[in-house]
Formats: sequence, structure tokens, C-alpha cells
Amino acid sequence: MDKKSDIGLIGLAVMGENLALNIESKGFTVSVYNRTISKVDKLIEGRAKGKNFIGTHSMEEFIKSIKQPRKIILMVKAGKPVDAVIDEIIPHLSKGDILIDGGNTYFKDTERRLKKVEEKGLMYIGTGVSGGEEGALKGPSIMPGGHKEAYEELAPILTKIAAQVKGEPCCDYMGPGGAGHYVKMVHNGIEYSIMQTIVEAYDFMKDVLNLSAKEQARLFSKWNDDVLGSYLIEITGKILAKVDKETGKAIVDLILDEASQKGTGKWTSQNAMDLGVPIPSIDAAVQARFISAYKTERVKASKILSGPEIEFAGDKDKFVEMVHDALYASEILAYAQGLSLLTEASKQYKFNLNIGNIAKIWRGGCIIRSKLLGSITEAYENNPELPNLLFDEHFSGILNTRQDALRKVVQMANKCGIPFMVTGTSLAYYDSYRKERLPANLIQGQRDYFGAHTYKRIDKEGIFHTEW
Ligand code: NBP
Repeated sequence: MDKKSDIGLIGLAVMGENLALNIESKGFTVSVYNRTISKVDKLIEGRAKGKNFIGTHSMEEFIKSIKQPRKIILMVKAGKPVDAVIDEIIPHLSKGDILIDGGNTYFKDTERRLKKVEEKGLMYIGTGVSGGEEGALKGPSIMPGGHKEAYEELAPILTKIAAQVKGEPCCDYMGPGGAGHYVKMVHNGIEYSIMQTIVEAYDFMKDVLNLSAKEQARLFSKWNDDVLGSYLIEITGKILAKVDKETGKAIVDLILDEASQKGTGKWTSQNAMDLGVPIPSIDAAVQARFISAYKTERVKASKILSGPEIEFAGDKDKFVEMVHDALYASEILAYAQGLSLLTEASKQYKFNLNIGNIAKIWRGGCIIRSKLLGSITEAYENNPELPNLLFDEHFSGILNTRQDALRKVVQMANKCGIPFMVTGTSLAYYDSYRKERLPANLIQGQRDYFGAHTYKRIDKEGIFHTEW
């Protein structure tokens, strides 16, 4: 084989195929391989026809077709398939070759694999790639971590294929080991929380304010032009506007209310629990998806468990404005919690994360891209040691002026029996975080009562126990 490619990609499902087309469109020749060979042929004869691709039919042929040191992206299903591909590929590789896992891999798996390939003289990058199918094709947000030297080799390609915001690529080196996949995991946790708080606003406006999907579509589209501007608000408006051709109804009203998940939100919560970082809105978002999946039980429960009548006699337009502000506050609280997790994880795992830079590369290409991320970047640029976004003057100012709306909307939702798993939890997080004295004094009293666990006092130094 004479012609050699600049980079290879294994795994031609939705993400892999689109990422390969993106890389080729930026002037690189790409070798492709897939376990089911027919997918290689389909791509080469279809979307890749006439383009700079090398379609290969065996691992050996694939490896031989790539320039050395080889750069190979794995876009296969996260979990065992990544190990299977690594085991198959290692014997064919040479010292200095770079493996890049672009899937939604658990960061501890990335750390294990990095050590394994390092022992063979190879380099490893675990990278988050966000933006779904469209992002992969047109420019995702890319969060690479692992061997720094390997990143330097890859940067000319990765920075070209990433989304660009104000002339800057949405791609940067995150840190060593599993840092890239860790950042992507927390990105997804924040995504869970923002998605759920948006759907709670929708539910509230549907059931309490009696706004149809069409009316709400207009609202979300308008909100997308103001401070709430973001990919998730934009697509929510578009989804609400879509009408089913067969029935003439809004498609959203015909979709079964059972949410699925692939696990990245759950990993974020599990890891935050391990590190002892409070991210209750993200936890609640994961739980909200679980409870939605209990459809059969919920239908039965709806027949036997009572709740309040929905009564709304207020000013509808005013409440819509409050829902807007509540959403704004709740979204900020989602970012604040996710970023506080990154801050702590960076210390505990020695990732040396640059939170301002992470916010910067999330401004384009990824699912949580939003106008807010511009100000979040500034907040961390002003103070890279910020313990929590809520200590930034701009953001404390927004919360101070919007907390009342958040409170009123949560109160009305409670009064009407609308479940506000995330929005209500975000308010509780805010109130807990700003409260100088929490009732944990009594917890300590209880612990000391039943387990002689001791407590500290506020009026003198030392460790105390009481014979209750
Ligand atoms: P999938 O996650 O559905 O994976 C399908 C690919 O994995 C196919 O190429 C399949 O080959 C290959 N594969 C499997 Br399954 N088992 C294999 C094995 N044992 N050996 C070799 N190859 C194997 O694809 P995707 O949705 O494109 O996602 C790819 C990665 O990107 C995942 O980690 C995903 O979580 C992540 N991601 C996805 C999105 C999204 O919007 N879909 C967004 C961001 C990140 P086959 O054709 O032979 O079955």
C-alpha cells in the first residue's frame, strides 16, 4: 500500500463515522476500520466517496495504512468493547504510537488502560467528545486528557476539527490520566441537571399555567435570544414546535414519559459521593430519570394517592417571567455544583484542571453550550481559585435578584403538586449553601446519643461526649 493516512479511526457508528468525515474535511487522510466490515464499505461507497479515506478490511491492513507514529481514534461502545479493541490492536503497534479513546468512558477505566499501553511504550489519550452526531460532523467540544506529549502530537488535528468560538478552538488539554473523561463525565452531569430543570419549567407551564406546547415553543424561542440563550433551550423550543403529521398534535404530547440514560449522570453522582462534594441537583436529575422509568407503578399510584387540586389565580404573564428567572437561577446552580466537583476532583486526583479553560471550551460544540459559559469563563479568569461560582460577584448578583422568583415558582409548584426534583433541590442547595448555621448540630447530638460519636462545640475547643 503506497498511500498512508494521517490518522486512523475504529468504530463506524454514528459518532465515529461523523468524526471521520469531519477530520477528512479539514484536509487529513483518514483510515477507517469497523468490526462489521460492511460498515466500512458502506461509508467508502457512500458519504466518503471521492474523499481522502482509506477503507480497510482487517486490523493489520488498517494499521499498515497509517503514517508513523500512528494516531488511532477508538469510537466504539464504552466498556468491554474498548478493552477488546485495545487487546486486538496492541500487537500491531510500534513504540510512540498513540491510542485515543473518544467514547464516553469511565475515567478510572481510562487510567487503567493508560497504564497498560504505557507499559508497551505506547501513548494514550482519553478524550471527551460532546455535541452528538451533528457536533461530531461539524465541530464538537473536545476534552482530551492523558499523555501530554501525545496531545501535542494530536493538537494540530483536534484543534482543527473542534467547534470554534470567537476564533478559538473548543479543545484543550485537560490534564493527566483520566482528566479528559472526568471532565466529560461532569459535563454530562451538568447536562442532566439543566435538562431536568428545563422539563420541570415546561411541566409547570403546561399544568399550572395551561400553556400549550405551541405557546411554550414561542417562549423558549424568545428565551433563547436572551440571557438563557443555549443549545438546550433552543432545541427545547424546536421540539415543542414540532407537530405530528398523522395526528396534528404536538409530537412532545405523544412521546412516552420514560427517560433513558447511559450512565454518565449516575457516574457523576457516584463519584461526587466518593469525594464528598454536594451536587444534589445532579443527583436529583438522575433520580428523576429513574422515577420516570417506573411508569407502570406510577400509573397505579396515580389512582390511589391524592394530591392538591391545581388552582392558579395569579397573573400568568408575570408567572411566566418568574419561571424564566427561576430557570436562569437553577441553571446557574447546576453549573456551580458541577464546577465545584471539578475543583475538588482536581485536588484529590491531581488533575490540575483549569476551570476557566474548561468553561471556555464548553462555549461551543457541546450540549451544555450557553451564553452563561462566557461569564463563567470570566469568573474563573478573574479568580482561578474560586471555591464556588456563587462567590463570583456577577453570579451572586444574579442569584440575589432571582432567588425570589425561584422561591415563588417552587412554592407554587409544591402547592399544585408539580414534582420539582431538580428545581426544588437547586433552591435547597442555594439555601443550604448560604446558611451560616445548619441543623447539623442536632445530627451531631443524635450521633453522640446513639453511638457516642462525640461532637465539637462552638464555645470551646476540644472533642465532647454527653451522657444523654
Ligand atoms: P455505539 O456506542 O453504539 O458503539 C457502536 C460501535 O462500537 C460500532 O462501531 C460497533 O461495531 C463497535 N463495537 C461494539 Br458495540 N462492540 C465491539 C467490539 N467488541 N469490538 C469492536 N467494536 C465493537 O456508537 P456511538 O453512538 O457512535 O458512540 C461511540 C462512543 O461515543 C460511545 O462511547 C458513546 O457513548 C460516545 N458518545 C456518543 C454520543 C452520541 O450522541 N451517540 C455523544 C457523545 C459520545 P459493529 O458495527 O461491528 O457493531
